Amino acid sequence: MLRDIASKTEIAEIDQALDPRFAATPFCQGGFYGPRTKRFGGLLKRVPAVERLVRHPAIMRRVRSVLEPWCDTIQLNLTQALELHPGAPAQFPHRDQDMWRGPTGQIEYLVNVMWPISPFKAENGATLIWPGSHNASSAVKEAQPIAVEAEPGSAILFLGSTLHGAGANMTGAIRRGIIVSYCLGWLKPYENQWLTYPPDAARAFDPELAALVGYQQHRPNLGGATQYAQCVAPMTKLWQRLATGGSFPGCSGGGVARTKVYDRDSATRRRVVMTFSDGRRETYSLAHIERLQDLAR
Ligand SMILES: O=C(O)CCC(=O)C(=O)O
Repeated sequence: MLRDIASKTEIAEIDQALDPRFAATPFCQGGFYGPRTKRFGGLLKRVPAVERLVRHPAIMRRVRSVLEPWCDTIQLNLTQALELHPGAPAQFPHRDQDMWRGPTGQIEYLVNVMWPISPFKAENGATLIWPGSHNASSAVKEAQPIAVEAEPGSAILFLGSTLHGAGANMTGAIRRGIIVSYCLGWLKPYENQWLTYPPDAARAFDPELAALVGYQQHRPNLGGATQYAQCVAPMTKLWQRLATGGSFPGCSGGGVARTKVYDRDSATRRRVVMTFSDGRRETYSLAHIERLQDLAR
């Protein structure tokens, strides 16, 4: 659990922005989600402020450290807002990574982050977690789950191999939360990110967010469109292009009049200064960008 990593005001604003969509969303069907719950995805386009939760640095650090041993790039698996309405029974305990049918306890495929939007209490269906269940050899059947109580602004992190489920909502109020999950970059995500955020939507995203929703290749050549060259991260390509006198792709330089590289031979201090046609200057670090010299000379 990461306590108080977002402000209560920020979460309250997100909560309010979710209202109209929840009002228009029908109850779920089927035994797994349960008919007393409501859910919808695609949160980055419905409530743009959710980006701050998705890209929260403390979350990203932990997610990367868990998943990067098994992939070169991680990706967003899902964003989902969900409500447990009064009377919702406890959800069937499950491991999210079983969607891919991978062996339990050998590889971690996914990290889940649950952001309580209303306070999570044992009596309103706080997420139930079975401690130690991420280890396949543990005898978890007899173990008692823990109801993870948390306030808005905190984040509950658990592995895709961890047995969990929503608790029963025995109160008269709705329990609201947001799930953000991340998975290995070479998997097919639960939520088809390219359809959820097609190129016209993703173009407005920060390049790192666009990469996270899938606009990147995973080495050696997974997820490419039409190119068959060695994979170079889009950000690296952009910096290289600017450093070697190029302009922003797809527009007339984005107003850039001049670019100049300083400390070209220093791997740590190397940077590019861009002067815009209105006189504005911006400096970007090129630290640790390999092969720059080969390209620029
Ligand atoms: O709502 C929760 O606390 C957990 C939800 C969950 O695990 C699921 O919907 O798969």
